[in-house]
Amino acid sequence: MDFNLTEEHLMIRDAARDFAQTELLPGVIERDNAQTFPDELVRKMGELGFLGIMVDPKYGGSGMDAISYVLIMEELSKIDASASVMVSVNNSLVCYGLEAYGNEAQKEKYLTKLATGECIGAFCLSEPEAGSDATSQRTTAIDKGDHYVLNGTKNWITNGGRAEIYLVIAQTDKHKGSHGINAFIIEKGMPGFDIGPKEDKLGIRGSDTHTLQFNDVKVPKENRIGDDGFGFRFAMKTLSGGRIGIAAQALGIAAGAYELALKYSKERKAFGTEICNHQAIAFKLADMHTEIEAARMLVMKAAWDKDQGNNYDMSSAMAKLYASKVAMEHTVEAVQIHGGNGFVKEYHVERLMRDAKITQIYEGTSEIQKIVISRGLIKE
Ligand code: COS
Repeated sequence: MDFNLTEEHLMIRDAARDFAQTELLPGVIERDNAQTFPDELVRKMGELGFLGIMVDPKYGGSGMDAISYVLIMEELSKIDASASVMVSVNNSLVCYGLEAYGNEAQKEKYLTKLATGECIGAFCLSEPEAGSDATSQRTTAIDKGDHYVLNGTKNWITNGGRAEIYLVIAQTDKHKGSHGINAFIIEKGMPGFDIGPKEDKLGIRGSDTHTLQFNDVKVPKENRIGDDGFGFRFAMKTLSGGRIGIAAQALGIAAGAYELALKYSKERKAFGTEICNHQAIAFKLADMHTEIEAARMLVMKAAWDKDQGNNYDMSSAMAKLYASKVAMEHTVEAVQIHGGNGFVKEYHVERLMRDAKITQIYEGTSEIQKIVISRGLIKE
């Protein structure tokens, strides 16, 4: 067992760290306030290869492994989780979904644009009445021979307004349950496809989240991914990889808050000494460091499983469950260590605390991760 990163991995991590410090840090507070993220920064992430990290270079990707992906995700998330969620969704839900399960024509038409960052994608599974209970899809896709007709509503869609390409899950045959579900590639601008207003959120406010409406949207049959009825398994398989990305995001949020708290505790004085010399603070730092390192091990293990071709349903669920818990708990501690300053935007930790919460909710709540883990244990 080798815990060292390779030279290449270290270079990739440093490149992501450098980009986060020089490009993402300036303006991160303003973007959070204004709920915006400039196209220019998305373009730069594309140029650096961050939007198609694991995609084969023949489709414009960077051809890197999942370890590289989580290293990049951690570094971006330390500074700006709104940027990293775009990276995570585009890489592990959209690009991976198309590369692993799309046909050659779909990859040529869509994957290259997505992997280079020419456009970005969105993954549309959640509905007003089907979030955790993903088999209860109300969006319908009726088979009309050479095309399907889609009707329904999707909620809380990350990149909902910015995306150009949407992978949409819908029910084709209700009687077949999860085997009657399909996944489709939908393009922005298709008649009947409407994008609702941007949600006003607690965290990751730079990332745009929308409700999407499908009213008699005509989708050519060649836009279905995989065989008829493959959509639910497509969503589950894709989300397993997505959870590695979100676990790495949670890890980065926790590590970013910890680094700020450690630095602050070495500068801020109280009772005649730097506050890190008080055991009340020192023990918080010890707990934070230990649990963040444990989360990093789980994230790395899940990424390693993916790189080895092992099943990673359980390891990704464990990584997300634990890293998101660590992110939530330790961003709260980072605010506490900062005292009154922690409550003020310019110290960054309050934003990280707000950003942490979503990692326990999206791409499967913590409760869903426990279902996946416990079912896996019982099956073993
Ligand atoms: N890989 C392949 N197939 C899978 C799978 C996986 N990871 N998970 C489930 N399946 C298959 C099952 O094997 C089953 O197939 P069979 O009927 O042939 O046995 C089918 O899919 C249905 O699975 P299951 O019976 O386990 O479905 P449930 O309704 O019990 O739901 C959970 C399973 C809860 C795990 C699923 O609904 C889920 O992950 N929900 C959360 C969704 C989510 O993450 N939402 C967030 C949206 S993205 S922000």
